[in-house]
Amino acid sequence: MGAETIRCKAAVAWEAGEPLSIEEVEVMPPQKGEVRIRLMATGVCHTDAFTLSGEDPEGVFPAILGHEGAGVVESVGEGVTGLVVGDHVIPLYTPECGECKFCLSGKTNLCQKIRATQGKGLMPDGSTRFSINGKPIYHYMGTSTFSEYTVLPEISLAKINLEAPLEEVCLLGCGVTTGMGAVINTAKVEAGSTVAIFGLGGIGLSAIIGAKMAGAERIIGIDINENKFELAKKLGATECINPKNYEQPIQEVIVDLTDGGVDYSFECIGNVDVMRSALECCHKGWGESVIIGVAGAGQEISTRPFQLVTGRVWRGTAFGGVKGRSELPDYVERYLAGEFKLDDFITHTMPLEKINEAFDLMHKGKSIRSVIHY
Ligand code: NAD
Ligand code: AHE
Ligand code: ZN
Ligand code: ZN
Repeated sequence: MGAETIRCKAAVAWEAGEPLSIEEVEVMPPQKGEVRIRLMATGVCHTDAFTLSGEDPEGVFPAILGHEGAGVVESVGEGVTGLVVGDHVIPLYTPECGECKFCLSGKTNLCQKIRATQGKGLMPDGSTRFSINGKPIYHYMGTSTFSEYTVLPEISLAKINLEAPLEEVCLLGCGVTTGMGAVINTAKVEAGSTVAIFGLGGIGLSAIIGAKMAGAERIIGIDINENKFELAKKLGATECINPKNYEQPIQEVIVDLTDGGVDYSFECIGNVDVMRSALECCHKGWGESVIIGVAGAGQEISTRPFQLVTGRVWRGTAFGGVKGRSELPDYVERYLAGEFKLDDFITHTMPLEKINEAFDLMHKGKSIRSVIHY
């Protein structure tokens, strides 16, 4: 007999700008090529707050947000060959089908197989697996981890080591992989480099870890909240600066501090003015700036083209350029081998019922990551 519909708790975003509401939802069985998982933990990333704010052009409501989870396979649909009940998995908002033009290019992690439906809050067949009293509730980023159970296509799940603590490795579902991957995979920072990291939240701090692993000699952390500096230094920042303490634009301050600019910079905030500073603090001739932060609908970046003509490079990255199914399990292995820690990031844990506190803590600058334990 096939799996039944499950009734469980989920945090529902009914509309933009409103707190999440804990509801009993119906979660349909997985259909062909799909898997239903029991979430064990999920982090709360700034992108969840971004979409909830109404700034995300792809935001649809009502939806179940959340994209930084880890869980256990509860049931599998017809045709699923790579996963069985009981496997431990991390949901992937960037799937890996292995057969689309993007996957076959070998040049990007941005698999596009299901991107169109995913961006509309739908499963690949154009419908949803969540409902409340029969009314459909949208998915989010193809993951919807703010629910005790969720359904994903098989191509959106990374199978990981059973030994990994799910309440920590959930952070590899977005923040930590994104920051580390941006430095190691996207920018390919070399030993001895000078690096500037703008924004010392979960993403920026992970970029610091990546920069230290890469052997960067100087790692400059930049934030307007000086409470972030202590952890940034513990993780590897060699100096931290607050733009508010200077009269000059922060890019000029950094150029002066670094004999002409940094080799690499990373914008981990989602502020288009800071993106400009991050580009313009790069060294003439070779400095590269990587945009990680997600900016709101209608916002645009600008700089004088001369900045690029004179050799600076501007680029961006999603999920740190990491291919979820083929590469993420190795991040878990490296974590298990002690190459980096995750507990430093987890400033708060709470049950799903208190998820709105996680958003409050983030907005007040008091948390790095809140992790929901199911
Ligand atoms: P966060 O809220 O934890 O951290 C943001 C940090 O930026 C905070 O420490 C805040 O004090 C600092 N900040 C805010 N304004 C600033 C300013 N003007 N100058 C200097 N510092 C400033 O957020 P997070 O979870 O680390 O996410 C950071 C960004 O990365 C968000 O935009 C998020 O949507 C994005 N993100 C992108 C990807 C991707 O794949 N590209 C993945 C995850 C998150
Ligand atoms: N929906 C937004 C864009 C949001 C966005 O850029 N998301 C990142 C991941 S943020 C994770 O915290 C991403 O992966 N982007 C690539 C993609 O295909 O969405 C908008 O502006 O429309
Ligand atoms: Zn995220
Ligand atoms: Zn693909």
